[in-house]
Amino acid sequence: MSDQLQPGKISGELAAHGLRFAIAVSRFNSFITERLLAAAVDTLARSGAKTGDVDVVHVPGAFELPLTAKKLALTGSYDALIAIGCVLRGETAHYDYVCSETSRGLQLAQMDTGVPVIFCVLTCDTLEQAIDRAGLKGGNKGFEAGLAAIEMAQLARKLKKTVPAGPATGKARRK
Ligand code: INI
Repeated sequence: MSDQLQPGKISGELAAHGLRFAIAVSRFNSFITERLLAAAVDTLARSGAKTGDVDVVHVPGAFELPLTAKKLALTGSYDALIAIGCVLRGETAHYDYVCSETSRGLQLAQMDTGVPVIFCVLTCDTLEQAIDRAGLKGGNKGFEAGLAAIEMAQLARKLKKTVPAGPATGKARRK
């Protein structure tokens, strides 16, 4: 990097106060998803979120997360969303369909609405792998999701102040 040029830095700080979050969580494999949920809520709370700042919506399975996330985003009430699920490989191709449509749908939900959607869906071959990521050897992915939600919520608020001038110039202008 050049010695002279000091790039402007835009970052989202890890402070949750004043932000609103919704968490969509699947009941399928709830032994795992409830542990992810507890860690995500704990992370938001320890970062400054208060009662009333966080809503939790339960859905049947991971496949139902994308529509729920999109509907939550469209309410305009939330700075960031977290989608929590756990898909375990079985004997058929069902796993592949659920994984691909859930990840694709969640990405579409955030791209369509502009509201950050944090992907906290475990996709594991075994139950042991899932347990490791829900509070054991691999930490707890709900904790990471909580941090990512706060950072992206802060970042989204900052980036809202910069609106694109249009494809002709490719330049952004400040509001
Ligand atoms: N849903 C999950 O969240 N995890 C799974 O492991 C799973 N498996 O393996 O079948 C699963 N299936 C249900 C699916 O998400 C939908 O709820 C269902 O197909 C109804 O649309």
